[in-house]
Amino acid sequence: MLKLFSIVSLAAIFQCASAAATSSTALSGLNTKFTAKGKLFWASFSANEAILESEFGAVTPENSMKWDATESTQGTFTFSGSDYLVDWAISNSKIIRGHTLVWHSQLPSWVSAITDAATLTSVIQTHIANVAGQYSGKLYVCRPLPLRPCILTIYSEVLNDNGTLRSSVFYDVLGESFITIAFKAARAADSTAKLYINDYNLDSNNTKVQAMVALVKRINADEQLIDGIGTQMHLSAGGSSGAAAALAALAEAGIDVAITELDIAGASASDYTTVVDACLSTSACVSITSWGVSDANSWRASSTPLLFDSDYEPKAAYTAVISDLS
Ligand code: 9MR
Repeated sequence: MLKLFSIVSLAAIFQCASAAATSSTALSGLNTKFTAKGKLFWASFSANEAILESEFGAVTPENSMKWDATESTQGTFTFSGSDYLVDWAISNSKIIRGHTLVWHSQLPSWVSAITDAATLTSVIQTHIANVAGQYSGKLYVCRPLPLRPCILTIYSEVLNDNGTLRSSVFYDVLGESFITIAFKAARAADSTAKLYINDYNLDSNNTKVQAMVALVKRINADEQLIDGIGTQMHLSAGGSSGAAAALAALAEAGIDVAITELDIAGASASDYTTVVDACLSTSACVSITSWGVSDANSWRASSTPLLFDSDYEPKAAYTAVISDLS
């Protein structure tokens, strides 16, 4: 049952720290109910194979596809964690949401130290060619859907809350062109994956949401390089109230929108159903990804933000979402 957890590299793949018991409460098929409403998938990551199989339609690597995990030394690529995840997904008929090729965080210091534009361009292109290239053949066959089923987050967190571009080695050395460079490299490496830009605090129709829409329109002006916008939705309690307005505003960019890292402090049932209803009522909203299954392994565990408690039992929020989708 817990085969995944017995794999040595599992912690690096699914980032779970403790053994997971199979829930004793009946599960209801969250992904099945969500996709019955016309959506593509509800994803997550977990060491609990039983819950992933029954409740989720896609998996995402919490950390194992990031730059520090895949190319900590320049030119030396490590795919042990991400390979395991991709292989597991394919053999279990799950869609894969790749995460994340370029991000200012979890970035090796050898990249941060680059000051020359030509060098940094080449380093971004080489990184993406290798990581996206590693999965390009596998990703698009992972599920025989008519939609392009496999998804890569190319760039995470490019914006400040005031809508300006964030200072990072990428922006400081290359200006806004780093985004186009990254997306073109990903498209060249994998022509069938959907390519996403992803950010946080896109939780209401705020300045940052407007800046994201404007940014995507600028980048996509000549050709569609960005296929989707991910709003992470790491919400505080009560923070769901702006979700519908945020999704509607992001949809103005004319591409897919996805909720990519959902967790909600306190996990109130009404916050969760408000977010689900926001996605259901926005046709551009194609998927939801929960940023973990169990509170035990959440990056913000003390705020108990997920649908399953630390014993992997479904919480009231889970039951409410199921009933909302039924
Ligand atoms: O959940 C991830 C955690 O295990 C890492 O320690 C952390 C490092 O910054 O990154 C967490 O995931 C982040 C995601 O990749 C991007 N959006 C914010 C998430 C929470 O920090």
